[in-house]
Amino acid sequence: MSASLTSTKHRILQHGPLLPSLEAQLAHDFDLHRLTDEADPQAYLHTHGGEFIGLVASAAIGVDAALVDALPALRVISSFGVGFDKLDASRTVPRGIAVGHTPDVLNDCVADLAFALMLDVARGVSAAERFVRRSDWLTGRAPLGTRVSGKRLGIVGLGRIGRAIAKRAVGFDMEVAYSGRSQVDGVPYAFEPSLTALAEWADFLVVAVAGGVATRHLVSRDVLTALGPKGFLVNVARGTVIDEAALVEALVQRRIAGAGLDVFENEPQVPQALMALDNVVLLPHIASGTHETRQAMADLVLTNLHSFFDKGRLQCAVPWPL
Ligand code: 8YV
Repeated sequence: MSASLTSTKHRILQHGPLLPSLEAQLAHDFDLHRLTDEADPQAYLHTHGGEFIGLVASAAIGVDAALVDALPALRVISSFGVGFDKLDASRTVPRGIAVGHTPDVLNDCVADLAFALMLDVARGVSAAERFVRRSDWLTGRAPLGTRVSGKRLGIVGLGRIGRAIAKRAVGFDMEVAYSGRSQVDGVPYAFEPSLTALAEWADFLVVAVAGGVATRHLVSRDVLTALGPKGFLVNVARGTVIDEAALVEALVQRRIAGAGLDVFENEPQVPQALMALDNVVLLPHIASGTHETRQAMADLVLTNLHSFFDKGRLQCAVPWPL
């Protein structure tokens, strides 16, 4: 970063762990303090909260109202991650606090993982791998899977990530349709305003919509029923988008064919009932978790901060819903 920036040394608070290389660069460019270093964060904030004009956080941990309230001089938040469902707009918007996030740079890796989950759950990749490790191959045959190529893919939310998933689906000769708040211009995929109708049509339903109150339990019991015993569900968005209790029930009772899940309602808690099922692939929220993408996200966290302090505006501001 430029020398002029280092001379400013704005006082920045770090909330939660970050990529080590990002922490090092932040500590170099700014007067950084890590809240996690404090034995009593509340007491620290009570005494020092007024010193910080910037806050670095992450989509995973978020920023709640109490933290924003404890930072009366706060002007900018730079969050690691695209999701902003855990950033409290009710506190930041009225105070005019600039909030940045890291969209786009993770689209490809999240879309890749959506496909990894789709192929895994349909073809039984993880289950078959467990079969080999158990030496079951010596005495038997792995069960047959379900074909993915040429099938119908329903995408819930055709945003940046949804479009990257659709692009990959074309290479698999899949028919693509999507649901969402409104029709997207300039795409060759069919828009289906009813999510239930989309689920009924789809062989694979992939959730790629933003989290938050507006989408909470969008994938309801009725949507799962519409997906049916031959349909697969994949979620690379947020656990809150799916009624998890209904999903567990549908999987246990085999009322849907299977699910590939990277996210859960109460992470890192995963419903115990799913652990023993072979029709589910369970991942620990790793969709953006590649060296390349996490570095690109870290770079954007820094760019957002520097852009705010140098030019008075973020490179990528959170688009709070109107
Ligand atoms: C992870 C994500 O949360 O970008 C997001 O919104 O959900 C992911 O990239 C990542 O761990 C960032 O905290």
